Amino acid sequence: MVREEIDGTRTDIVTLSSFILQEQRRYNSKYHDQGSSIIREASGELSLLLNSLQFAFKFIANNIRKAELVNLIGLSGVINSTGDEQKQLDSICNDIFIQAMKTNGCIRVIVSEEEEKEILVDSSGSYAITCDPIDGSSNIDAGVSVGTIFGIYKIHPGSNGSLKDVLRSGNEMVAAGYTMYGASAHLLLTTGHKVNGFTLDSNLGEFILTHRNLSMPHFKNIYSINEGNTLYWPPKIADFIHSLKVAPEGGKPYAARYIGSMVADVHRTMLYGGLFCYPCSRGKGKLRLLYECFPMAFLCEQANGLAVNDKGERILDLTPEHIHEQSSIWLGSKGEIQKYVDYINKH
Ligand code: FBP
Repeated sequence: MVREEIDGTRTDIVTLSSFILQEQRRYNSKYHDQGSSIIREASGELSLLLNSLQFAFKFIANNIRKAELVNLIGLSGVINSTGDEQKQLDSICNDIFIQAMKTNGCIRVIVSEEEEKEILVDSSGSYAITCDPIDGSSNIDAGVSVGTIFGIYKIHPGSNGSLKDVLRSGNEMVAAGYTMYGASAHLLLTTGHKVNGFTLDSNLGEFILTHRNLSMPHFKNIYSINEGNTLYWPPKIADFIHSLKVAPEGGKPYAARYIGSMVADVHRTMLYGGLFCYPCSRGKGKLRLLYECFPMAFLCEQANGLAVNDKGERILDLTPEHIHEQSSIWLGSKGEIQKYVDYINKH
């Protein structure tokens, strides 16, 4: 008799490595089944890239877990591309990520929050990657969950890797995700076919599939925003947020939940539903389009959610003019974000 469980550990587990290869095979069989004369076999390059990403996440998770013990806490003394004080872990995890991307042979262009300019890689790769190596790093010394966010583009045919391969709309991404380093490390990934979640089993050293085809509830009365900025918002936005605090007849007001680390606030929203938002303050957005808003919007839509900016425009339809461009963002359950869009269109 085959045991489905040994000492509480399921035996029918799917690792990220095998999931990636199954996705590649599913991609290939799709064309065979359609009897398509043009056989567009996947080259395996995206699978190789995703596997080198998972190595980077494990390496980063390990450094974050031991940070306090080996004095990796505190500032590095550098101010990064968007004026944030860089933490030691920002710089270390940035190096880990960039080295992993430079050595996998799949990447031509890297954009990182911690790098002023794009990095052009001398390789024969077909992809470009954008990343926030440690999102939420202002919380890291307090042991609050932080994460790595990434977005992947296929470079333009004939390109040797340039800015043009990343200054594109979010619709052109071929994959995106994040890994949240919290109680355990959680990776959410999409390649444009739904969203799947994996949990790192640090004993096995494997990411295990734990959330297959993740889908957000259509409505959920949870909102997540830094209300400390209320006086800097346009009145319409302040009024909308206020309206969430008014309990409907016989009902309850929305619950406020804000960690101050986008990955952690979005992860909760992806699992429970509700809305996460960072509107413009004094007319200026904070979160970066290429490596924060776009990947989160892609995941959110693939999980049946919606992602728009303050004006109600779809985040993925936007095109940045420079690599650290900032934007407002409202993302979460489709019904909740639609409520916001209807409100601003009506008022
Ligand atoms: P970085 O840490 O990568 O710069 O990210 C910005 C961020 O920390 C987000 O994770 C978070 O959602 C937001 O800023 C918090 O901003 P605030 O402290 O203004 O609420």
